[in-house]
Amino acid sequence: KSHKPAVLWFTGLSGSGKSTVAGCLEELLHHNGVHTYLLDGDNIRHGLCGDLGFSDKDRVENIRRIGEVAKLFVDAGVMVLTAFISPFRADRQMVRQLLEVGEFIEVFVDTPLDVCEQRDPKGLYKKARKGDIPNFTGIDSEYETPEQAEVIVKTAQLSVEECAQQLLSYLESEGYL
Ligand code: GGZ
Repeated sequence: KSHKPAVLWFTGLSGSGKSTVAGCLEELLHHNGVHTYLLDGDNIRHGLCGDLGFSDKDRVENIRRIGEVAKLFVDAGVMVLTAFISPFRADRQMVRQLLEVGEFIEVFVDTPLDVCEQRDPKGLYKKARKGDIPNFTGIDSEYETPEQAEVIVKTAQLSVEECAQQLLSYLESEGYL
């Protein structure tokens, strides 16, 4: 079964559910016979971007490199899912411009800060509040809310499976699958 390759660019706060929803969507796509690749902190921040930290400058470079890699995968016909905070509007816009029209699907994982902070799966918000992690997104580093996201998923209101299904339905209705 053929599909139109694109990048599903998940953006949202730490703990918003980007990787979890992307992972669930990946499974649904596999069931539909779609070849996918998930780019996230585990396979990017330790390798390709292992030299980068969390200053504004390093985040810009992180997103630029991820955008370029995502483009290569799309050129190879793969459906790419990326799960990075990508806090700056200009950087997300830069990746959008890098790709052809319709190849960049911005997915805003719109989970309120207080919910992310309550979840705090890795205890990072607690550390950031104590001042142990400087430049933490949502605490003392900015997150610029998307203004033109193709899809908005609300993990505080829907289950992971429902959010993934919402995205699958988007891909079907927009002719990607
Ligand atoms: C934000 C940080 C920071 C700071 C370490 N600010 O919940 P996590 O742990 O697994 O996801 C966060 C991840 C963010 O990396 P990204 O590559 O997605 O960021 S960006 O797109 O802004 O370049 C968090 C952890 O790294 N982390 N320090 N200061 N998140």
